[in-house]
Order: sequence, then C-alpha cells, then structure tokens
Amino acid sequence: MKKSNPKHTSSYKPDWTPENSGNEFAVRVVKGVSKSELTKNDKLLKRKNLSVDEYVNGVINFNRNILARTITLIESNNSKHHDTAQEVLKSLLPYSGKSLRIGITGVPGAGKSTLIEMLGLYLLKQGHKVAVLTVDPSSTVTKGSILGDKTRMENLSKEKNCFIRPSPSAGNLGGVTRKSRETITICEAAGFDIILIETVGVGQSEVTVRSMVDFFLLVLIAGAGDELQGIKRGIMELADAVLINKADGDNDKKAKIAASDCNNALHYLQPTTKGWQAKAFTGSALTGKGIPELWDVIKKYESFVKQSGLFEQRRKEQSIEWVFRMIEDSLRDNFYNNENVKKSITSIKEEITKDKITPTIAAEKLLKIYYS
Ligand SMILES: Nc1nc2c(ncn2[C@@H]2O[C@H](COP(=O)(O)OP(=O)(O)OP(=O)(O)O)[C@@H](O)[C@H]2O)c(=O)[nH]1
Ligand SMILES: [Mg+2]
Repeated sequence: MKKSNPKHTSSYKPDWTPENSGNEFAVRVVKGVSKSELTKNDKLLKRKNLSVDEYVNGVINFNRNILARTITLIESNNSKHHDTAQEVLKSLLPYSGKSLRIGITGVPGAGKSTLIEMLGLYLLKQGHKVAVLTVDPSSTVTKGSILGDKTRMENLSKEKNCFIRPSPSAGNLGGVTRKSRETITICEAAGFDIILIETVGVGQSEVTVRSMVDFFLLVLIAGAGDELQGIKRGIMELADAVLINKADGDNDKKAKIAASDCNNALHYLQPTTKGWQAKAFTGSALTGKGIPELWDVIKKYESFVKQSGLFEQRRKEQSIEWVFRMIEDSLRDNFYNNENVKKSITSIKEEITKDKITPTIAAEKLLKIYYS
C-alpha cells in the first residue's frame, strides 16, 4: 500500500488505492480541518444540540444552516425534541406573520413547480425573499415526497434569498399540516416575505392548504379532456384565481377557450374571499408569459383584503381553526392508538358487516371501550 502523508497535502489518495496507481483512481480524501482551525460559527454549526437561543438567533439572523435545522427540529416526531421546538417557536412568534402566504394547487403535472420557479425568480428580482414549501398528502401514504423536487426548481434553489423545503414526510396529513404551519412561522421569522406553498389537488390537501394561506391559486391546463369535468367544484370554490397554464405554442388558443369556460363557471360560485371575484387567466410557466399579470392580480387582491380587514380576520380565524384541528388530530390518534380499541376494532367491524349490530351501536361500543 502506498502511504501518503495527509499532514502535508490538502487532499490525498485513500489507502486502498494500489501502489503506483495513476490518475485512473480519481478518488481523493480531502483533509479535514483540525479542531483549532474551526471558527466559533463552525463549532456552532457542528454541534448536535443547540440551545433555544442559538436556534432563535440563527433564524432571526438568517443563518440558513440553523434555519434548516430549526425546521428539522420542529418536524421531528421524537418527543424529546417537542419542548425545545415549542420554546423556539414561541420566541420566534413575535417575528413572524409579516409575509404574504400563497397556496398553489392543481392537477399533477399542471406546471405548479415550474410556475413557482418562474414566479419565484420574478419576485427575487423585485427584492423579495421567497420561501417555497410543499404539502404532499401522498407522502403520508408512501412516506416519500412526490413534490418538492428541487430538481424542477433548479435555478430558484441556487438563489441566496430563496429557501426550498420539501414536504415533511412522516405522519398523517394532520401532522404534515402542523409541521407546515410551524415551518411558515419559522420562515417568516427568518425574513421571508413571500411564502409559496405547492400542493397537489387530489382531495383534502387543498382544503388544508387553503386554511393556511392568504391567497389560493388553482393551476389548470387546457386540452386535458373536458376542461372542467375533472376538476371538482370544491377546489374551484377555494380559489382566488385560476391560471390556465401552458398557454404556449399551439396551446394558446385552447387555453383562452378554457379560461373563458372557467370564468363562466367561477361566476356562479360563491367567492371564497368575500367581495373578491375569482377570475381565470392564461399564462405559461415555461416562457414566463402572464407571470407579471398574475403578480398584479395577487397584489390587487392583497390590497383589497388588507383594506377591508379580511386579511387580518382570516389570519385570526385560521389560527383558531389550527388549534381545534390539532385537538381533533390528537384525539383521533389517541383513540386509534388505544390498545383496547385496537384489540376490538376488527371484531366490531365484522359484526357490522354481518349486520349483527347497527353502526350506532358499534360506535357506542368502541367509545365505551375507549373511555373504560
Ligand atoms: N409547454 C409547457 N410546459 C410546461 C409549462 N409548465 C410546466 N410545463 C411542463 O410540464 C411538466 C410538469 O411540470 P411541473 O412543474 O413539474 O408540474 P407540477 O404541477 O409541479 O407536477 P406535480 O408536482 O408532479 O404535480 C414539466 O415537463 C414541465 O416542463 C408551460 O407553461 N408550458
Ligand atoms: Mg410539482
């Protein structure tokens, strides 16, 4: 074995490379930094456990490493992190709230991530600081994230005033919601004034995201069958604006027709924000067409809800709703994790399917077991 002297080089060949080997073995070991060479900041970043103050100061001073670690701390399912995480959040709360929170939903492949990249870059140019989060309901089943792929936001992820955080993957949607809401708080305390949240429009997730944002955008595409057929009325009802994306090339005309159909449908729906008529627009996340117009709509909306007091009112309602949602989640988890309930649930299900008991009696029986 060839021995190199790590002390005198900044990188050296690992011991396992054959003696007299040439450049065909490209692997080199980079010499580490000795303890005495570490700066105070390096030491702080290397330490496994930070104090509450260190987390809080790191976030407020926009230390990206500590920001990411703080989010990891609040996302942790380990109960020993819970108290520290809540202390950190409490200290950050006074610094939060000063952002515009924008939810973006739409069918898979509609171009949400591409739009976020384009809109994000546009906003950075205007001097904003942009945080991108994703809420991915499927991750609760697969334990993996289909969204939040930084690869599709490659240019945005390189920007220093942008921070992209993929969906927290563990737990039920309730758990994901808590983590996402707390992540918003942390990002706002770090000074991000625009929070973009991507979610896929497949069911409950958009209702969840609607309850944590100020503005909700639905992204659709023309030419995917009957324009409005596949979209549940429910999602349209939650939207403050609809973007018919991919209005480029041959698609432009189709997109305009889809936007007009969509406007007709929106006209008959109850507005999700009182006094604000949601409208459909066309645009292209790929070419950037329609992005400045979309931003104008969002700004107009912001001044409308701020002047009318709806902005503050909705934020307050959302906080209260959050509390009760957490209580419900906790009660539900507690019920289904109860050992006696777990033992009886299969046999009771069987009794229901065999018509031996009514659903009401079954529910009463299970609750009795739970409370006993
Ligand atoms: N022609 C055209 N293609 C687009 C446009 N926006 C997105 N795409 C393409 O559509 C595909 C899906 O885009 P994404 O941005 O990943 O879509 P998404 O809605 O985030 O997808 P999911 O996160 O998987 O639900 C990619 O291949 C994009 O390049 C657009 O405005 N025009
Ligand atoms: Mg996406």
